[in-house]
Formats: sequence, C-alpha cells, structure tokens
Amino acid sequence: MDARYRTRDIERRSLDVDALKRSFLEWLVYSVGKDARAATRRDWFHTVALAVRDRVVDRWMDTTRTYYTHDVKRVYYLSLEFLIGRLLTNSLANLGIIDECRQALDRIGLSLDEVVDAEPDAALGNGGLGRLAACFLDSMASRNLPGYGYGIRYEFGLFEQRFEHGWQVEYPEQWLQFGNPWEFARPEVLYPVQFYGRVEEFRDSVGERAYRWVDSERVLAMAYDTPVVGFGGKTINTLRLWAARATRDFNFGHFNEGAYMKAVEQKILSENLSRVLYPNDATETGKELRFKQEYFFTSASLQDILRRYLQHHSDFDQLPNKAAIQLNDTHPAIGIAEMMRLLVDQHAVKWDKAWEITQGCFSYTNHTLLPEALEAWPVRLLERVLPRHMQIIYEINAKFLNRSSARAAHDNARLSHLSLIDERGDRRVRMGNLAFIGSHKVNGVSALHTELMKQTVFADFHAEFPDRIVNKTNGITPRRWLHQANRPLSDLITSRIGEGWIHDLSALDALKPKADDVVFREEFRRAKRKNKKRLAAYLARQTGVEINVDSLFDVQVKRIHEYKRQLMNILQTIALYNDMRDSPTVTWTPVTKIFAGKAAPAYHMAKLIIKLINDVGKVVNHDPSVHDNLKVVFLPNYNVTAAEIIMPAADLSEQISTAGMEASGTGNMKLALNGALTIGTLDGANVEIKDAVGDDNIFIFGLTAEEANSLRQGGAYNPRDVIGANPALKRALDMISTGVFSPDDPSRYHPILQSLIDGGDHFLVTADFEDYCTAHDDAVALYRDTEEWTRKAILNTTSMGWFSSDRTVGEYADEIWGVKPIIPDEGDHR
Ligand code: GL9
Repeated sequence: MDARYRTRDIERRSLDVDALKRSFLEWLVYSVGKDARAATRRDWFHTVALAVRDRVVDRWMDTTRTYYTHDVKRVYYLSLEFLIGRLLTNSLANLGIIDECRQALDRIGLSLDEVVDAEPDAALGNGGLGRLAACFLDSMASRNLPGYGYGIRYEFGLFEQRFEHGWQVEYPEQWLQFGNPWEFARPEVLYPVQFYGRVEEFRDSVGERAYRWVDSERVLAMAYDTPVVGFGGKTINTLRLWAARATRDFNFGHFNEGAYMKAVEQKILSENLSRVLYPNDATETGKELRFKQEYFFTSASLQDILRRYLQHHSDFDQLPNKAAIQLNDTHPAIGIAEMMRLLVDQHAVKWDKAWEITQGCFSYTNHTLLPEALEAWPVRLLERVLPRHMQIIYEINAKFLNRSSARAAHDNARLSHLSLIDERGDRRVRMGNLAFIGSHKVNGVSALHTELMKQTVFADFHAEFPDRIVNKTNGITPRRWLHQANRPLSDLITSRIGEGWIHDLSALDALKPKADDVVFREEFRRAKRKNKKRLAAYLARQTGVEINVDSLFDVQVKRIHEYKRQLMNILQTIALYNDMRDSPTVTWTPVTKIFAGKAAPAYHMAKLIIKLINDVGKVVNHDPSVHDNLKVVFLPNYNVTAAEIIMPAADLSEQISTAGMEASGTGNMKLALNGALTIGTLDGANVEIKDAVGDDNIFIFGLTAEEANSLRQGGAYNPRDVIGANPALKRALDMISTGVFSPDDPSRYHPILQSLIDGGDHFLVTADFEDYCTAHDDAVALYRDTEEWTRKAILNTTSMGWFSSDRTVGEYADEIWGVKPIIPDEGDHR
C-alpha cells in the first residue's frame, strides 16, 4: 500500500487531540465542502460526526468479521421503532473521547456543546417501546453481545409538537433534511417485498402440493446501516433500517405522457411505505399502509437473516442455534407466517420441520394490556394484501387448535379464545395469538405486568403452555441516562467509586452509606442544583416562563394518555393553587409543575388535557397572589433530547397511572436514577422500584391493580359521591366547568368533566384523588427538610443499579436468546 495513504489511515483513527483537530479541518473542506469562515454550526456537526465515524469503522468491521468467522448465534431485534435520539455525545462518550473532542474543537474556537446542539433528534419512535429498543441496542453492544436492530428508516419521524393558543399542533419532523452523517447507504443490499396478487397451487418435483404467490406488486427494501458503539468502543453492532425503493420494473418513457406520469406516480406511491412513522401510541385502526410497513420491514429483515445464515449452512436445521429473533410487540408478528412462507415455499422445508425452526427462533415481548392496542387485522385485508400468509395462518391455526387441550375437552369457549381468528363481527387475525404460538418464549416487561398477562389476555395460552410466559423487567442504559445526560452527578459518583458503574450499574450499591455523609449530601445537592439551573434556562428559552430554581421540580413527562392521568396531576395543581390563595400568610414551599409529552393527533381527549394544562398555567403563572410559589410549565415537543435535560433536574417523579394499566414505565427508572423521589401508584415497574429503594424513600398512594379492578367490576362506583365528599376536588372541577381557566369558551372542558362524572371515570381519577393529594402534601413537607430529602434522593440513585438495561439484556440473552458475549478480534489496522 502507498505509504502516504497508510499514514493517513492511521491518522484518521487516532484519538488524540491534534489528530482530531486535523481531521475536523480536513473533513470540513473535503467532505462537507465548506471553508471554515463560511461554516455553519450544522456544517461543524456534520464534520465532527464524520470524523468520529471514521474512528468507529475499523472496530465495526472487526466486530462484523468476528461474528462471521465464528458463525456466532446472533440476536435480531425486530422493532417498528428505535427512538435513538442524538448520537454524537453517545458515540464520543462510548469511545471515551469527549474531553479530547472538546479540546480539539476548542483549538478551532468552537464549543462542543454548540456542535452537539446542531444534531437533529432521531425520533423514530413514539415513546417507551421505541426508547426501550434503543437502550437495548446500547446494552447489547456494551455487553459484547452479537445483536442487530432491524427497523424502518422513516423519512419523517414522530411529528414536531407546537402549541398554538395552548392547543397541540403537529408539524412534520424532517430529521433527514440535511442528511444523516451516521448512516451508510447500502444500495446493493436490496430485497424484494411483495404485496397483493394471488396464490397458485402446483405439484412440486416429487408430486406434492405446493404454492406460489403470483401477480404481486413488488417494492424493494434498501438497507441503511448505522454503527452502534458499545461502551469502551470494543463491540460496534449494526442497526439496519430499511427504506422503500421502487423496482426498476417501472416503465418510464412508454407510449405517451400519460403512461409516463402514471409510472412515476406509482414509483412515488410505493416509496411511501417508509415515509412516515405512525404517531399513535396504542392503536392503528385498520390502516392498510401501517400493515404494509409491518410486513415490509419484517420480510426484508427475515430475508437478510436467512441470507446471512446460508453463508455457512446448506440446510435450516441449525437456524435456531444461529438466530434469535425478538418481536418487539406484535408489530413484526407477521414474521411468524413470513418465516413459514420463506422456509416452506422458497426453500422447500417440510411444514412440521419449518414450524419447529420458526418456534425455535422467535420470541415475543408484550408491552401493554390495553385492549385497544392488541393488534387484530381484518381477514379481508390480509386476504387481499398477503394472500399466501392468510392461508398459512389458517393452516397454523387448524393444526394448533386440533392439538389443543380445549379441543380434547370440547371446550368451545376456550377454543374461540385460543383461535388466531377473532370470529366476532368482521373476522380478524389476532396478532398477539400468532406471536404467542409461534414463539418459544413470551415475556412481559415488569413483574406485575407479566402476572396480569397470565391472569388476563393470555390466561388460556398460559394454561396451554405454562412455561412459555416469563418476566423481563425493563431497564434503561446508564450510559445515556446518567453518564452522558448528568455530568455533574456522574462525575460525583466517579470521584467516589471510579468508573466501573458505567458498565456495571450495581456498583452504585457501594455508595448507599454516603446518604449519611453530610459532605456527600452537599455535593449531591450541588449537582442537582446545576441541573435545575440548566433546565430552568432551557424552559425559559422554550416557553418564556421563568421558574424558581429552589422550588420543588415536580415532573410528569411522558405521552399524554388518560390512563397516565395527567388530568389528576393538573386537578391537584388547581387544588394547591386554591390552598395558596386561601392562606396567603402561610409560608408555602414553592412548587414548579413541569409537564411534557405528545398526544396522538387523533386523540381528542388527550389534546384537550394539554389545552387545560396550558390554560391553568396561564392563570396560575400570572396570579400575583401566589407570589411565585406555584408555576405550571408545559414544555412543547418532548423528545429524547429534552428528556436528557429534564431527567437530571427533577426532584419529584410523577408515575401516577391507574394501577394495572402501565405495563412497566421506563421514565420512572430514569428519574429515580437521577435522584428524583417517585410519587406513584403500585403499577408496572413502580412496584419493583419501591422494593429497590425502600418504602421510606418513595410516595406510594392509591388503589392497587386488584382493588381498581374490583371497584370497576363491582359496578357500584359513583364518582359523583366521591366528588361530593371532597370539597377541594369539587371546587377544582367547578372552576374548570365555569370557565375560570377558559373565559373565552367556558364550556370547553365539559367533555373532560363528563368523562369523570357521567362517563363513570374509567381511569379512577376521582377515586385516587384524595390519596394522591395526601401523598403530594407529604412530599412537599419532606422537601422542606433539605437534608432528609437529599438523603432519600441519594438512596434512590444508589438503589437503582438493578434497573440497568445491561441486566435486562443479560437476562434475555441467558433465558430467551441463548447467546453469549464475544469480544471482537482485532484486525491488523492497529
Ligand atoms: C409501552 C408501555 O406502555 C410502557 O409501560 C413500557 O414501559 C414500554 C416499554 O416496555 O412499552 N407499550 C407501549 O405501547 N408504549 C409503551 O411505552 N407506548 C409507546 O411507546 C408510545
């Protein structure tokens, strides 16, 4: 090799400050094409990202080569959502070169923070489910597990939320507008994905009945790869996202202008498949395009998985020992039928063998029990869009039901529950049932949720397969959510116990005694205050509302949903506001209520709740009689980047869902890890957080899942009586109903009041209100005792070690996937 290139190759991998600086200056000119004088902050972001990417590529290839050479078993995490957020700080931190990069930029006269701020937030997900997938990618790479993410490269991520007169308005999120320096386009990695058409029966070479899918429309899936940098930079895994491309069969230049334009139109239509992320957090009511997205990325991913397997094998017997395919919710569940089709139709594997292989490979995670979120696609849609899959599903169903104990017992009710087809009304395919029977393991995401799965939606399946359902309580990556997001606290922790906690969060245990150390408490408070100042400045910039840094930062950040009960929080806020106005001579503890979160665009009740919070904020924030003791701020456009600023600054974490409805929660973990005390119900992972931090260090209130269930089942619950018996609640509701917060439209909030009073209060806001207020009063009272509060905050942080997604992913690897860590061999480039 030319010696000059060799030197430059070494140079471009070097992690020292001078080499980084030289790389930046060279990249700016030769790749971004800008002169330093003309470069914008965005140009510098692209420059730095490309130079950092250079430092990842060799290791990435080492990792990929190692997996290939050793033919290791891989994990394939199939997810319609990967909410990865920004990647620059993440890559720098995991490579261990934040300080070097900061200095290199400094020498050019640039600030790293400003460069970091120019990166768009990759919002390829709606909320917890998508962020969990992103945390798992980080943990798999950091634990040296051979894990691939497969998903869709949406051109438009989750919509941008703005407030217009306090109402949520949605705008397109154009994260790719200026290009994406992290990804590698792979125009040669293309798979055909078929839709529509019909099935032809024929006799194969040995005279057996076989099927082929004909007259279909084809779209191509093209791969885009993003390296996933593990902590320490040893393992670099791959996130492969698919974009839809028209096939070349499109006939341009034919006959006349009309035909030509039709061909172009068709091309555009087929490429719509990867255009936009659906913004609902629960249900996609029968949207054909959504269903096609699910099949599109699942089919491309499975074809890719089989292609990789066949590099080393000539039959499929070993597939379950080489590929663990995890279904992130039912969105990729059609993959069960697609795997059967690929094996049986394309590769001539016998049905029973193919079924054994499929079950051996697949496992399924359930993320919610909300009935509206259980996907059920109309049979008529499947027959039209995926005719061969519909046949396969019927066949799977017939064989399954025939062997079920329900058939043996002639129990028709149980048979109809187990069936893949819901026969009530228009016939539908139950994707949860398909995922269940096609998998060797099925998991819930917290202890309580897994228990409820066994008792409710999957009770009949659990009786049939008592070993299949297992629990895998969610976790969060400590890299992004503590090490990167909270430098002040992260540095404090490292100063006492070293850096080991970053890849073994259980090391935080050793800090528990520090809760009783007055010096440590002082330093802990100082870190929190720094974070609070940063959030206050951010909120002032984004909303114009000035808040008191010494007030209690009371935070509820998550999707807006009735079951999450932001409504209960704002009602308590109104009650507190009234108390403050009633007793102006009392010394009140200043409280700042901070909200953030998006509502699904078609979810009118959730949007009305946003408007209510904004309306209450307008009144409260301008009322001099509360002397700045209460502020209400709703930060628009909540995303990963905003979360990274909010989590470290929170004092109180609101986790107040109706018990039994929040499968796990993960924001609850981020907040507790960053030293917020939780006020919450015994729901989802709150139960396990309470066990970890101790009853004295958390504010638990309200009905349990069991109590909530029997209260509703009993049918005798009357919200009207409860409201009548609680003057503070009644007064708050009266104020809303008489237009105190909406003088321009006094009846604006009647739908909310109606749902509480005449609608039966399905989410039990009124039932839990009093207990919630008491818990809140306790929290505020404790906050006055600064030392005691800090002690409990420290115990929260130091007790959260178990909630690392490293632990979660380790459990999946051992108990579901059967994969082992492998340290990549080093290539000859160093
Ligand atoms: C969710 C659950 O509602 C959460 O409780 C859970 O923590 C996450 C991850 O397991 O999954 N399921 C679900 O559909 N969403 C979740 O957050 N919704 C969104 O992602 C918007």
